[in-house]
Amino acid sequence: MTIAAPKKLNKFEKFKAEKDGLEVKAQLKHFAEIGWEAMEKDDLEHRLKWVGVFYRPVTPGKFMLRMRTPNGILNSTHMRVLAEIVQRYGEDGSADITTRQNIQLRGIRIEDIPDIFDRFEQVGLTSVQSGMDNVRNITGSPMAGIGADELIDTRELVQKVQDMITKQSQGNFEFTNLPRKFNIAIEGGRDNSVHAEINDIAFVPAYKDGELGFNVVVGGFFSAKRCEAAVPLDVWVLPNDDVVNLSRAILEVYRDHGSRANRQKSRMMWLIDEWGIDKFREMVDNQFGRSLKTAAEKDEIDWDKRDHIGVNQQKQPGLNYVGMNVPVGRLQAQDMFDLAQLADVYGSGEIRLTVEENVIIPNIPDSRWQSFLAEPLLTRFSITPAPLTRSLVSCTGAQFCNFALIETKQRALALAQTLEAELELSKPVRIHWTGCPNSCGQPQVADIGLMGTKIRKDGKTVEGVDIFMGGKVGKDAQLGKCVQKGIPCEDLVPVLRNLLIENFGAKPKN
Ligand code: SRM
Ligand code: SF4
Repeated sequence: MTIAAPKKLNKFEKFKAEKDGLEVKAQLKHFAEIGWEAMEKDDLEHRLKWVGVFYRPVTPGKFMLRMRTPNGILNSTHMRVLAEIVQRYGEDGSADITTRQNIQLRGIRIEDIPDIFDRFEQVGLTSVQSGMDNVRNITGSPMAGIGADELIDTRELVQKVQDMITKQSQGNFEFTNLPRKFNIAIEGGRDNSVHAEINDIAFVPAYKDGELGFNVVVGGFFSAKRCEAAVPLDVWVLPNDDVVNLSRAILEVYRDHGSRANRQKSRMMWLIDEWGIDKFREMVDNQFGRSLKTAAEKDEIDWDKRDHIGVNQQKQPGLNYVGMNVPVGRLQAQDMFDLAQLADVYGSGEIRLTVEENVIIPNIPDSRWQSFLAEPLLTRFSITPAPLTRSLVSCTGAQFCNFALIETKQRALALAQTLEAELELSKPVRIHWTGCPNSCGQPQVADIGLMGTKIRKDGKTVEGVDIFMGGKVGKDAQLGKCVQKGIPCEDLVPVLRNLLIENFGAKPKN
């Protein structure tokens, strides 16, 4: 591996050069013995993230554990193992479905990590390389293999790309020292369910010379300073190992040539800017080892994005999938046990997660879905949620995240419910909350995006938001823009009420 010698290393590069983050994998038993307070600072605050363990300064001693759920797919055994883990932490334990079709556990103690990782290995779960300068959970169509209209089943491809990057979950030093984080998505349907445009690499279905494959877009990202939609790489690949090999080639080019000087300018788009897309493509082509085909003229993304909530027929006759709304993605241990139970009793044991922070239970026979809908969990995780709760997405926010400028999840839910009580809405409006400009809650893809900020009001510093609008998803996706700055959260109800009335056809209830 040849990492370009940077002119000046930023402080993250220095600690990575001293010791690769993945090396903590071999030290977890030792950390469990000495306890987190005795750990070396960089190991505690940074390197643990290479195995998915996140020190939370907001709740010291109670860690977050970020999994990898390729294509967002788990089974009931996995879900029970995850539920048992959070259950042992009582009120401190909970889980969140994330905006990358993934799950994170909370309240974890470092002394339990070796035991937890043993359990993961037994059932085929992993959290490796899920944080910091690694490739994040790889997203794929939530309908993969079951959607009546799907073009390409993304499940195996997503798994293969993850296996290449993580060496079958063992951890892979080849890709643990990227210049920055990295996102990959593989879309198999017509509705851009993965938000292709906001990934460093995205594969989108496209026909070339009558054959079905993928066009490839690159460089999409959000950061506090800059947000960019992905640009076409002018490459088309077949839906086979070429997807894995092309992902590898792009990662190698980025790893070896991406800037390691200024961390604010290290995402792959900055390299594409520096070289221009033609040189970037040429470098990828060389790394791939054989000439890549040019892109198909058009891709097949021609539908609006679906949210999959409700009962839907699968392509397999007689089977259905049910999409349930998990308000702002928050799960308690009992919810997780219940989901596992429902998946076993009514479906095939499979549970899927979506980038909207919701759950899908597939493979429910025609004869069973009506009794499924009568289950008590459905009163909380509804298939007919109110129109704002339905599409609500929120990042973690101040409850657990030290970057947060505001509390998000509780506030998002409370505000949606207040507005739903006041307004008649004929269709869902997608509201996304994010606690700071890092944009984990993707406000730029929302109908209304709310980004946390601190503002002065009456001589005091209060929690506020900048408002984004115009985010379009699905066909012709485009990023929303900031339209209003610095609204105090306490004044938000009338502001949002007006926006909903003026722009989304909402009507006051009385
Ligand atoms: Fe994120 C950092 C949570 C999706 C952009 N993100 C963080 C950290 C790790 C910061 C920290 O250490 O506290 C947050 C952990 C908080 C916690 O305790 O949960 C965090 N990000 C999340 C999650 C959990 C939000 C959610 O509620 O769903 C998402 C986890 C996804 C996953 O399963 O891996 C999450 N983060 C995103 C996304 C959305 C996406 O991928 O579609 C983005 C924007 C897209 C992108 O990355 O281009 C995103 N997160 C960031 C950034 C800004 C990156 C940059 O280039 O500057 C940071 C800060 C950083 O990396 O320096 C960040
Ligand atoms: Fe934390 Fe900010 Fe990301 Fe929200 S957007 S999870 S507050 S880093």
